[in-house]
Parts: sequence; C-alpha cells; structure tokens
Amino acid sequence: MKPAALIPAYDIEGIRAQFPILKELVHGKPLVYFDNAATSQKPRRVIKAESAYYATINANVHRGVHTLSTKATEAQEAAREAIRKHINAKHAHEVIFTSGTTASINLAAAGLGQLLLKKGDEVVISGMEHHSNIVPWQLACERYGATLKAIPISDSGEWDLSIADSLIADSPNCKILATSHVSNTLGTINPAKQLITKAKKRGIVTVVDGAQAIAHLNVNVQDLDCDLYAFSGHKAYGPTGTGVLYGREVLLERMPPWQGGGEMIDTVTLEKSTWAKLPFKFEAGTPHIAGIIGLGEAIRWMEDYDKEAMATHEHLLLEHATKGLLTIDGLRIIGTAKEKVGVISFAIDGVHHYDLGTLLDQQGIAVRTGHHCTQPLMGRFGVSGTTRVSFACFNTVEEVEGMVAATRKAVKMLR
Ligand code: 7TS
Repeated sequence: MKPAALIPAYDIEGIRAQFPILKELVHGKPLVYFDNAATSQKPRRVIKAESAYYATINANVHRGVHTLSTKATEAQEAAREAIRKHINAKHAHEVIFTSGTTASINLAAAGLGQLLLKKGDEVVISGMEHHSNIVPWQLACERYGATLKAIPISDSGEWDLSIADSLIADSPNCKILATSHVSNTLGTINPAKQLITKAKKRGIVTVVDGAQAIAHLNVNVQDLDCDLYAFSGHKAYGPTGTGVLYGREVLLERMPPWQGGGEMIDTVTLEKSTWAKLPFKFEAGTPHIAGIIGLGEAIRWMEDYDKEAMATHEHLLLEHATKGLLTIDGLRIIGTAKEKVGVISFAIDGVHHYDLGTLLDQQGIAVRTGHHCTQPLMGRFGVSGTTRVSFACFNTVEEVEGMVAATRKAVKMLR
C-alpha cells in the first residue's frame, strides 16, 4: 500500500526511497524508525559521499601538496561552506568541526570557562537540558568557583520565563547563558531568540545547544544573535562522529584553544606555541574527513528539498500521533508545549517504558526508552523514564497509526 501524503506536494515515497535502511526487516516486520532524536537515518547520497571519499580521494587535509590531499581539502572545505550557508554564519571560519554536540559544548565550556569565569560568577542553563549541556558547565563552574543555575520548567515543559528573566537580568554575576534550542525529551521549541536578546543587553555570552533543532528548524545564527551554536551531524541525516561549533568571529578569536596538537598551531618551539588562524585553532589533529564530507552532502540533501514542507509533514505526524496516543487509557504525554517538533515522550500507568519498548521492537518499531540523558527533567516530572517517539521527514501516517495500535495492544498485555 502506498503511504498517504499528508500534504499534496510532499513526495513521501520519493523521500523514503532514498533511505536504504527503510527496506530492512526487524523481527520479520518492516522497520518503523521512530528514534530520530537519538540519531537520524542516512539517505543514499550521504552514504555514497562518505564511501566515495575513501574510494577515490582518501588523503589527509591541509597537509600535502599532492593531488589527493588537495581534493580531500577542497571537499572538506566545501562542506564547511555548505554548513555556513545553511546556518547563515557570516564567515566559513566561524564553523568549527567537532565530533558532535558533546564535543562542541565541552569545547565551549572549557574555552569560555578559562576566558570568563571567576569565583562568584554564574552560568545559567535550563532544567530541560541534555546531560551534554549540564555536565561540561558543572566541570567549568567547579574549576573556576562559579555557580550553575537553572531556569525552572513549567508543567507544560516550557521555560518559566519570569524566573529566566530574573536569573539573567537581575544578576550582575551571570556570565554565560547555555540553553537548548529544542528539547530532546519534550520536543519543546524554546524561545531562544527572546532570551538571547535579554542576555545580550547584560553582556552575557550565549551558547545554544542546537542538537535537536538542526534537522527540523531553519537555524539562522545571525538572526538568533547567539555567540556559539552547537550541533551534531548525525541527527541531521549526516554521519556519526561529526558535529559543529559555530562561533562568532570576535569571540572565537578571544577564546583559548581546547585541544593541542597538529594543525592548530602557527609556530611551536619547545618553550611556547602560537595558534593557527580560525577555524584551525580549534581543530587539532586529523578530522573525520569522510564524515565531514558526508555531513556536507546531508546539508545539501536537505536543501534540495522544501524544508518548510518537511517541517509541516513532521508537524502533522506529531498532531496525529498525539491524538492517537491520548486515546490510550492511563497514558500521559510529558511535554505539551504549544511549539514542538515531532517528539513525544509519554508514561503509562502500570506499564514500564522498558517493557513497552521491548514489545514495540518485536513489531519492528524502534522507539527510545529511559531518561534520554535528561535526569533532572525526569525528576521534575516525577518519572524515572519515558517512552519517546521522534519523527523524521520519511515517517508516514500509517507508521504512526501502527505504533498507536501496537502500544494499545502492548498495554493490554503488560497490565
Ligand atoms: N544535546 C541534545 C539536546 C541532544 O539531544 C543530544 C543527544 C546531545 C546534546 C548530545 O549529542 P551527541 O551527538 O554529542 O551525542 N541526544 C540524544 C537523544 O535524545 N537520544 O540519544 C541521544
């Protein structure tokens, strides 16, 4: 049966045909992949770009004068330019390649910690952050004697903006604001720009964790006016082991390097080293060249489609799934903000999320269960974990209906 198109111009079949993994069977059933917030699947173009690098131009970048090295360097730098354009950064050298959001935020916390923090200072995060946007700041605060504060989360899973205001505007000690653009657990799209505008007025440096935003929103770093923006390639149809830290040029120039090694230096003597220009100051060692080239292709792939249509499609799946899941007795959705991406976390009375996830897997349906690396948020909602479904551009309304029916059946078995 053909999958139903939720919006007329949306070529769902054409999109699905580009993801080879969607032809796989799991426990003899067609794979239904609803764990896109953990990592998205990869279109054929990305897989091909990565393997073509190894098959035809494999060489180290920015090092050799030989032809392969030149070609590999050009392909990597073309990816940097594609990303610059995609996030509307002013300069390509403001795009730093990392291994993922985790590495990007660790770089940010180490660099900003050393540059800005001293005893008595404050760093503000929020209560819905992924551990990757909590622990690096805890480490930095501990090191420099600063205090970590968090914006509380409302019952609907949104920032309590009145308290956010007082943490930012009323505290002369707040030096850094580091918050997520989109919550991986709740799906909430946060009013990042609004908070950044307030922080800027107080000279606070702003860091955005965009891990969950990059595949679903139009990220425009100049419009957001943030100082640093972190994301992973693998959540945006790109390869694992790739990520980006965007940084405003003036700040990156001031920030000390994070890791030392080859290619991040200008000169080295046994007594002292000086740093390479941006972005290389922050890119020590051989990068994940194949992955970066794959990420560039993922970005081009997304841009070849109507991103607006993808977002609308995912939103319709979100609405359909929300409606369907709420018909299940004892099911509670955690995260009911007005502005959400296609992520639904839920808990069901008398059913452990792990058992539900296992039964759904038996039907070929991949969901994530557990705390989603957001333990403070789980505490806020009084649960040890949830079941989470997260959508991508290739998911269908039939898959959503199958998941709701399988959940209903599993609940009957487990109660
Ligand atoms: N920040 C957010 C908001 C995330 O969702 C994740 C990963 C990270 C940071 C870390 O990204 P990484 O690529 O460096 O691992 N989130 C998830 C998730 O929700 N399920 O698995 C990984």
